[in-house]
Amino acid sequence: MNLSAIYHRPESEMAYLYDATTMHIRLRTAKDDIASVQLIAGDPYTLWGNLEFDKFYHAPQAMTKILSTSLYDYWQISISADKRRLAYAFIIQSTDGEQVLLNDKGFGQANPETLDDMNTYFRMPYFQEIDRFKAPEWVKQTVWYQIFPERFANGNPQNDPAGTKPWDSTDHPGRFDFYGGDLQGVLDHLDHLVALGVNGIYFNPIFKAPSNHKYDTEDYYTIDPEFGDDQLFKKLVQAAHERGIRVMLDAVFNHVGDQASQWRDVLENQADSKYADWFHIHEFPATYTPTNDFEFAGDATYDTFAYTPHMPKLNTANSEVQAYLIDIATYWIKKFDIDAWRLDVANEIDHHFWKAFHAATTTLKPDFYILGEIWHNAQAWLNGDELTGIMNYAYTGSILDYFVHNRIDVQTFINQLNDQLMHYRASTNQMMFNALDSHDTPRLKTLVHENMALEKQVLTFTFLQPGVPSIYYGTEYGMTGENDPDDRKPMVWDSKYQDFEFYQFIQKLIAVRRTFSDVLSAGTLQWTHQTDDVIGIRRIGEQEQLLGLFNHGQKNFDLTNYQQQPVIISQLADNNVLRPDEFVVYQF
Ligand code: ARE
Ligand code: CA
Repeated sequence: MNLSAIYHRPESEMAYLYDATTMHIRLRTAKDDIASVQLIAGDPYTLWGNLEFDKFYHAPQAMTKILSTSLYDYWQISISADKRRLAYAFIIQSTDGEQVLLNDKGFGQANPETLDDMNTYFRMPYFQEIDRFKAPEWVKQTVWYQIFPERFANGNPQNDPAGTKPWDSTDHPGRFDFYGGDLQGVLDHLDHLVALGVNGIYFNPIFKAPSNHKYDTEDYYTIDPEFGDDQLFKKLVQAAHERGIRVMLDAVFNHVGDQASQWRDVLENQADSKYADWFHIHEFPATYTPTNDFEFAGDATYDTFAYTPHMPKLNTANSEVQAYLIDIATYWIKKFDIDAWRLDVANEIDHHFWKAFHAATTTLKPDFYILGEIWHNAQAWLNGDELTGIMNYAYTGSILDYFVHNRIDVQTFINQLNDQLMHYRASTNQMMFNALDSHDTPRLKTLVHENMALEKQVLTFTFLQPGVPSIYYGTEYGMTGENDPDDRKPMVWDSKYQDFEFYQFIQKLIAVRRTFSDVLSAGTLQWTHQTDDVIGIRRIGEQEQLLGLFNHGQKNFDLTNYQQQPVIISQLADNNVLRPDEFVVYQF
């Protein structure tokens, strides 16, 4: 038995409250090394309350192998405890007949003396509902649509800034260009979103800032006049809510723009400024050497976002800064009834602040969605008292690496998906924001070199994942774009440039996702493969459902290979012929 591969950690993604009364307990073992794992568990205080009862633990229960990679098998069990507390241990049987007990003291033998000693067990001391990672139901049902406000629609030319360029979806915008997009334009096109079937809008920043992207905030309490005003935004949120569409704004709390009043005060008063400690200034005067490159200033005497001297980093450990930012966060919830915040550069802000942010926002709305922009393993932020989910670039990056970039083979692909699913609680995986592209990446159609069959396959695979999918504006009409700023072209409203066939596919895909969002977010999802078909097996309780077949190998499906008698719940191909690169969803 490979003991060194066996791993469990209490009160983590390996032992957690899934709902108010059910715990999930997981164990990792070496791939194909273990034949069975049994959980032995009981109420740690039984002997106190029921002395004649001679065993505090119940009969062992079999755990289910839910996911595998090349190296590991992952086992899971759901268990309740009427006294909302649990002592537990694992009886592990290897394929070659060896048996060990794993408990809080490590590995040993499952002899009566050890099993009777409650002090050797792992503990879930009390099922604290307030500590439980909460996954708001409405988020599971959401298909998001990301809008870059400056480029979605120009509903009011009166608020266009000087130098606004004519609306041209074939243009290649420069970093400093303006096209006049605004909130009126969004309001005018809400029915486009309804027709598409999306039910959540993620807005890139809308507060007053000099740039076209507004990540260089000047005033967090004012909607940029180029976009509109409070009255219009209020009307927009109400109109969206009336159509069942939720609204998420973008909170840029890692830094401000250099036009923000607090930073202007620092530049004027330097060390004497009352805001001096609002930033990370290492040497006064706070300064840098302007370069001909707008962005780069490695010699700034203060911390910035990246190398951008125009984005001085806020000191979120400062209690005044905390109070200021949390007031902003709650202001937009109380006054405009927004449903979620997307948190810019969330990973570079301290955990202490995010705990305070989580408390303040969920006090106002217990089902508030707190989405962090984190491009890597985010376990540290997802224990339930900080973020609700992350922009799941690491996960969708694996999907792109396999289906689009051909950088990894199918086993590596499965390994990366299953390892990442095991980083997090099942409830957390349901909250992940799955986007294949955004305002920070090249557009998907450009990544797939305009191979629309491949784009359909990779979008569909992503829509089947745990977590919630997101469409970047214009994807539905086949917009292209290289990386920032070319991925922010004006939306294509001119039908002669719209790919209507692809629009109809996206519409169907969104409809399938919304119809089956319960199936897709419930249970565990195992991605395995036979030859080079990537197969999703949805396990709900003991029932296995064959969810999707993705043939990346350009050969025809021979459905007889698959024992289950699948009923095709949706054939997303527009024709009746199943081309190798088409896709079907099965449920039997
Ligand atoms: C500008 C230029 C870019 C240039 C950049 C360098 O336009 O061409 O590369 O400066 O600093 C906003 C604007 C950008 C602007 C930027 C700075 O939207 O157009 O870029 O401000 O002025 C990392 C961070 C992640 C961050 C990205 C950009 O981890 O948080 O870089 N994303 C957020 C927003 C951006 C926004 C900002 C931050 C600043 O979503 O839109 O930029 O508020 C790898 C790494 C990631 C890295 C990612 C992208 O995958 O793992 O960590 O993200 O690449 O670079
Ligand atoms: Ca305008």
